[in-house]
Amino acid sequence: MSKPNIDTGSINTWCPGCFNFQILAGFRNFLGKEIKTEKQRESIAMVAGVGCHAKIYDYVNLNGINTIHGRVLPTCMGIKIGNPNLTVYGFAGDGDAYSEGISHLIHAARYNLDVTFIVHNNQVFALTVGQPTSVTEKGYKEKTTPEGVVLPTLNPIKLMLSARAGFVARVFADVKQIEWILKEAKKHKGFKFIEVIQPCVVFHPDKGYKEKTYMLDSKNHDSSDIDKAMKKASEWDYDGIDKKTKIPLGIFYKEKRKTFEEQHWQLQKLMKKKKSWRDIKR
Ligand SMILES: Cc1ncc(C[n+]2csc(CCOP(=O)(O)OP(=O)(O)O)c2C)c(N)n1
Repeated sequence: MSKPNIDTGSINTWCPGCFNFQILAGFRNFLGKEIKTEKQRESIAMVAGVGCHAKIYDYVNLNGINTIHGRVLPTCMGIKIGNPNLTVYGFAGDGDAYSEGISHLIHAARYNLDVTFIVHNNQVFALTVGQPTSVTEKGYKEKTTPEGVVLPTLNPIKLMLSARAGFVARVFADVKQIEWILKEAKKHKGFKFIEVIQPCVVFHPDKGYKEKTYMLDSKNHDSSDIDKAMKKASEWDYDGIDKKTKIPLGIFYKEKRKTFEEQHWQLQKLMKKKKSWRDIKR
């Protein structure tokens, strides 16, 4: 039996040099090692909304839902509750996750369903031509903000820590980092928040972000300590970069907490029998 193809073969319409290519390649590499059989391919679902990032849905041969902007997480949660035996990956932009869908993000962290959520953070609404989101730095100018952004940025890592997310990580849009963090996330049961910092080659170009990053590891960080995680998260507030900027990457925080599935006997029953609601006779 041949290995299932996880490439849909669709023509890619991202801009040349877009960092979404790195995220796609990292996800495909990861899946390539996970999926050996058609049954394994069918056990994984993916969700994306609307935006440049969301086209990832067209390029990966998995079942799932291409949902509406800002609603990636409720869709992931619906899939997981409908069939808790599925492994679910959600892909959102910063506009989707931190502006339009922000209430879902907070509650998804609290619910703690075993879902992996990947935020492509290019710090703009790219597909609609570069309007600022809640993580765009002060002073950023485009047509809707000719005088420059005046609002302070939101810090999503701090937000996720406050909302009790049990796995909080940030990486750069680099194929190796994506593959690594997906492997790490797989080991954790519960809601996994992974932010990917990515320049937008058209509307928020690279100003040397990657050079400002460093990795968190067991020598410089204790990822079981929420106060230390908050401190590390405070090192960069998404407010641009200058000579002093240091952007920590890696796993900020990990906490083992009961998942939503583990606390509901109906979902437990489905998981034990390896069934979905659809298989239940009414
Ligand atoms: C419910 C809804 N609101 C707004 C839009 C308009 N819209 C489409 S794409 C987009 C920007 C997406 O930005 P982001 O989520 O940051 O993704 P990116 O394009 O930067 O990858 C917006 C505002 C929409 N299609 N649907």
